[in-house]
Amino acid sequence: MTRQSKTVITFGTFDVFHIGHLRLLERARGYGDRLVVGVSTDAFNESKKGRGPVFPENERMQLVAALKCVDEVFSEESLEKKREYLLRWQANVLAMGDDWAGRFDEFSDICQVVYLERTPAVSTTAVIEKIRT
Ligand code: C2G
Repeated sequence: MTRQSKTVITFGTFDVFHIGHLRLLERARGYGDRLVVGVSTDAFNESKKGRGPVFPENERMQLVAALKCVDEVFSEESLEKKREYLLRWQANVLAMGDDWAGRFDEFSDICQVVYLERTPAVSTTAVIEKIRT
């Protein structure tokens, strides 16, 4: 009897990739045996954060796809499509940083929803500010 594979899915922009992103992805991967990552398109990031990303979506996807803990990447176009994405990838677990705590509980009818502690003191915005000064 082969053990059913367990797919974990997560989403993000992963702009100016930093240790907080990596730690989130590695911990998410630990909830199953396949990690699928929805990388926000430039347009979605604009609507989500009110600014375009520093790096374009193709580069952000390539960086995430290159990680040992990541098995698949795809373009995340909107929050409204999240249920569609969860079903398309047959996700067993949705893992997000806890800055999203509670925001995706509505999907607990089709997958386990877990919120992982954010890595303190690092964010893309802070990195940009550090470079600026
Ligand atoms: N993260 C973290 N620690 C940080 C910064 C980010 O754990 N210091 C996590 C976030 O909680 C998120 C993931 O890393 O789970 C990606 O962060 P962002 O690229 O900022 O993604 P976000 O804008 O939260 O997009 O559909 C949901 C959105 O696409 C999530």
